[in-house]
Amino acid sequence: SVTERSFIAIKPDGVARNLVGEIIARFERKGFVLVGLKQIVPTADLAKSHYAEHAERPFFGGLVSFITSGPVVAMVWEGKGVIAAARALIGATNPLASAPGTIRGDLAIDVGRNIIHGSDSVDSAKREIALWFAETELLATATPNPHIYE
Ligand code: DAT
Ligand code: MG
Repeated sequence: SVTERSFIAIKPDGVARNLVGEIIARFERKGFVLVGLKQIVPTADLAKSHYAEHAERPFFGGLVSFITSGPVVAMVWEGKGVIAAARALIGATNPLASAPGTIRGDLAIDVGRNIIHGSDSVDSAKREIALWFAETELLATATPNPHIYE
């Protein structure tokens, strides 16, 4: 449905490389609607909760220190199929395995510097949006644009 929402975050490497506009433009051009946006340096608690599913992985410590190392642009994007479509726009976890045309495929090299996060399921999206945003920081559901939706 057009009310689907995904949590998308530009990581500190993407911000430091001045890729915020480039990345936001790709979501805008697709037709998705930005309903939440803020720039924050995440606390270690927030980073650990966000990546809780990876807590036992060997890269967890490095991942948490990296994601807390500078400003992150946290966003909520809305639209039909946005969770899966955002993952397709983003590309594979390893940028060298991401197809050209995807954000990671075009703009990144190392898995630990892959510039962007996107929710991987409806449940993850709900959990991550609630973790990063207060309800009052999010817009109401947008009226579907008839130039985009039939
Ligand atoms: P994704 O961000 O594509 O959802 P993920 O959830 O499997 O990927 O992992 C979360 C992040 O952790 C990923 O964006 C980068 C880092 N990461 C994943 N696998 C890694 C690995 N083998 N070595 C180093 N960092 C890794
Ligand atoms: Mg993931």
